[in-house]
Amino acid sequence: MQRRAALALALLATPFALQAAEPVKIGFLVKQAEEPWFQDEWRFAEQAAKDKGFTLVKIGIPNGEKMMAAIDNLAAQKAVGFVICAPDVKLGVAVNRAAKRHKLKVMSVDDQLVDGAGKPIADIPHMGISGYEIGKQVGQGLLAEIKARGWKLDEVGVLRVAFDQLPTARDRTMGAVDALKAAGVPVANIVDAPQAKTDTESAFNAANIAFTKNAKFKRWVAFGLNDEAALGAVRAAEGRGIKQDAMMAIGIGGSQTALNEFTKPTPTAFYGTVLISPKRHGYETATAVYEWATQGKQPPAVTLTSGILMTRQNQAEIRKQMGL
Ligand code: FCA
Repeated sequence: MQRRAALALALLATPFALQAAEPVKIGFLVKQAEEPWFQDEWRFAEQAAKDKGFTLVKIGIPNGEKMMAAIDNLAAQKAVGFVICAPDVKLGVAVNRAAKRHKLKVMSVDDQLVDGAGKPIADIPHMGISGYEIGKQVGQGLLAEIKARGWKLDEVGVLRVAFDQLPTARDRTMGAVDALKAAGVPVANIVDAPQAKTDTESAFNAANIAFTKNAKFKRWVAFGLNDEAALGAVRAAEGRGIKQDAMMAIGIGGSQTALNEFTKPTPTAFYGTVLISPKRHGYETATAVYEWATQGKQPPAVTLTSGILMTRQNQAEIRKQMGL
């Protein structure tokens, strides 16, 4: 009898006990879950969840509809906030509204959300890369190698794989263009190849068209917003017989896409990448949202991270330095 009473008491107490023990949930929503960069961000966000003791809910949001459903889903799961890299930065107002409606804290990562007029949404804290500066590093890396190879600046075609609807993508690629122009590359040598999406296949298609239209250049340098964009250009060039002795590309990222190229036995035209930090972007944003929701600690409005040029030669050393 006594045992029964104890059991009944325990059962009564259970819902409360469960509630108290239920871990805090933080969402991490990314536009391209299959991309190695986002896989890395998720991995480091998981690390933060483990260290701080919250549960991470990872959802891929390839389009606006899936994004809205994911936010509703987080609310239904009683999450307290989320980090987001949206499939289109112009969805900013919708994200903000949904978050407010559900009383969820929201912070953007990589791609800063904008309003209808294209202005960043001030009340959504953001962590991104310093796109223009990193783009300049890409341009300078290419210039150093152009010089090392003894190429003449006016004979080199410059392929900018462009995704100008995304401000950080434009900043990155224009940083590279400006560095090349400042060193004396003629404006007429700069060829834009607009890609429809930010993956390798779209970059490949865009680069192919650009190479066909500009067959007069026998030597090329190429870049885009990420490693996938640079890689698409490299593969398109290879398809036309332009190999690493006549072409070089520098990406931005430094995740598996770049590492796969570096570990190929024969060097490809994927010369290097500016390594950025998925550790900072994943770990710090997830932690910031957690601390904001549970301790009221407001994250800084904007945090911009830096990068470092990495090539086949120094990749192991540089990655180690960056804690990867
Ligand atoms: C954007 C790009 C990604 C990655 C990230 C830091 O979201 O699409 O590939 O470069 O910024």
